Amino acid sequence: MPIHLDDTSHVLVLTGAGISAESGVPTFRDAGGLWEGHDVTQVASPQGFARDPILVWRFYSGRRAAMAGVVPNAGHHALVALEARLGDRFLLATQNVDGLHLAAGSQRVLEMHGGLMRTRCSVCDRPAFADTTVYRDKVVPVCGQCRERQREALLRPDIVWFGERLPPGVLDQIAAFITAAGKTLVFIAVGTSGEVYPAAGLVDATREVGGTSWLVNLEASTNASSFDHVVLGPAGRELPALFAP
Ligand code: BJW
Repeated sequence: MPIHLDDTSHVLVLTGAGISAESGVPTFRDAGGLWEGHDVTQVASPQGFARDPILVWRFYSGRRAAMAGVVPNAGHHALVALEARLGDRFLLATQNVDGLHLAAGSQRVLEMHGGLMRTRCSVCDRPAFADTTVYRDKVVPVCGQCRERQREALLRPDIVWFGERLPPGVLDQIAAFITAAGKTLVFIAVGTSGEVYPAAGLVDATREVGGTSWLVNLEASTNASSFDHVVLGPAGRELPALFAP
């Protein structure tokens, strides 16, 4: 049954790896997921990068290569259509780094955990830049800007690793949307295991302002009991049905 939305409703959508699963992008924690065979602290932490940057770049290079030919699916497109209905009363916060929401045409998107196809310096504050390079053969790229200043600095993927801050302003923008919406807030979490904070805490923030929460996931996630409504099923099938006008 569709979610009831009226002219005052504000919709905050949080997406996780599950929404991209039907596009062929592996999730993190499911069987066959991205971390099977990898210790997460080795590939997704600043300490892991300091210890073995070749391993980390091999992991992210493999994921870059795997994005070739990957396209958004019905779940991504349903969110584009919902945004077209709601305009500024819509905000999409994604934990995904695959860029598929932007590829689908979503505009009001906040990438909470960075972007796979961007690279930045691990030392200086030059802006992250678009980079689809697949680094192979034990290559770890270095920062040209730092080299000009006689400093050695490694480039790194523009990904938010464990223990790192989210990109500047992202949490503030989400908090401002939630506060402005108050009781008119409809929060929808899609395809996420609810294991990683601060994203996993958004359902609690929704309750605090009197909003309503929905979970759309293949299975009951870690924090499923915190949601008002739980819809179990693939996002590509459930989202178009939930947003039918
Ligand atoms: C489908 C489907 C289909 C499948 N349809 N569904 C509070 C309490 C405890 C700990 C913390 C806390 N606050 C912060 C922390 C620490 C930490 C954290 O959360 N740790 C937990 C593990 C306990 N958080 C952080 O460190 C964050 N930073 C931070 O808070 O900084 C504060 C700070 C302040 C001041 C100074 C410094 C710091 C940063 C978190 C960054 C997470 N990054 C990662 C790795 C990125 C690397 C990469 O991409 O390689 O992001 S972790 C990884 O998990 C990735 C994901 O975005 C994230 C979430 O995973 P997601 O999307 O939920 O995927 P899965 O696989 O877990 O789940 C998929 C789901 O989809 C499943 O349920 C399936 O069933 C479902 N599904 N097919 C619908 N077709």
